[in-house]
Amino acid sequence: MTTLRVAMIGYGFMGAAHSQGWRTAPRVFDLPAEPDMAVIVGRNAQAVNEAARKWGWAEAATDWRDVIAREDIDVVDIVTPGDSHAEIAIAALETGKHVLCEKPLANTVAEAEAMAEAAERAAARGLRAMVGFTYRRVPAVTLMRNLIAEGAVGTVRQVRASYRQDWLVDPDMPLAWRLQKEHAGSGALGDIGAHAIDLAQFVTGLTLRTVSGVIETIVKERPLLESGAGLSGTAGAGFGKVTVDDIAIFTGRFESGALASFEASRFATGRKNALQIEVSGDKGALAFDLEDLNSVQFYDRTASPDRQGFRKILVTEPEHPYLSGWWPAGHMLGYEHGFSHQVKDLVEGIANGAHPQPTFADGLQVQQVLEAVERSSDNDSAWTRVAAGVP
Ligand code: 4PW
Repeated sequence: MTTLRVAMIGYGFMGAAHSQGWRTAPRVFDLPAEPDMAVIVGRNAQAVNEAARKWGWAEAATDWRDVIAREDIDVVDIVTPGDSHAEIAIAALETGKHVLCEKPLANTVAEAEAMAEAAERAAARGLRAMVGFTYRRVPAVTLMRNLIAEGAVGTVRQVRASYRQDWLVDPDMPLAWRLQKEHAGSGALGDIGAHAIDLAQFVTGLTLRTVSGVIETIVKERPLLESGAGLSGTAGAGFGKVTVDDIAIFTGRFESGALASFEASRFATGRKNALQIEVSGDKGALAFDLEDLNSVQFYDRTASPDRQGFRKILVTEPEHPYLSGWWPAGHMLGYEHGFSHQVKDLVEGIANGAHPQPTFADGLQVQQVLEAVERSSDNDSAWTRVAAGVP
């Protein structure tokens, strides 16, 4: 069997999640190629060596350019903050590597365009480039998409999508990289709103055409970060400016005419990781909540009136997407399993010649939606077309 030697660039929260995916996928699914966790890369030698040991990478390295230049690396997995995605991804594709890149694809539309162009050029050489909108691969979400594609809700008229967290309610939460525009590109909008946008389009198969929105920074200065990663940290001395949004609220219209409302917030008190989506059609409705991720709610409007009402489908059966590889019927999955499913789909795409979704072109389109929301907010929430450079 072919071996795919993987280099992962970055070792924070997403590094841990992706490592779990690379390690577990080949043990759960019959993959057409064998991923080999060859090398993990980070600037801090001690920390990256520790990460390699803890997560099972064969080697640790401190210079991503050296690693990308290596002939024995097949796949580059990018889990760094957004400010380095474009440079690493384009260099990796140009040196003949397949690429998996964390979301959002980039910090700007221009960077995302350059990445999508590089991916298109690389595709002609048989290379694959995929963006990590992992929640598509929660079995209940994939099931929701399949049911909608089969016509279970009829014509989609409305989508309600929100991703709400509360880790910034505390004004003492320090100024992590996610709160700095030069590193993260945007705040709640790009970090978690991007997931809501991707899911809304993924499950419905529809494309957003126009948006109208507002973004706001609630706490404008925060203590400087002393230590920490991910969604927590310890405050040091002094204060710095928050340069991204804390909350983004917007409406959208799909090209079909269907309407959508979106919320992305890090100030939703009590909501920890509440990615919720509800799709309403003329024949029924489907709803998903990440905080209850092993189920979808289904309302069948074609049932006789005395039987109507949302019912819960428990997504734990081998007939459901991705589940046949896991546990006996009736057993649940969690947050980390999406990362194994992502590896499965990427490896199958590489081995079988298909383009694993979402592609860099899909990532670029989400970036264009994010940019349109920002333009709308700057322009008194005017309706704004989704496309780079369109006034
Ligand atoms: O991609 C998102 C992150 O940046 C995640 O899915 C959740 O929100 C967890 O961390 C942030």
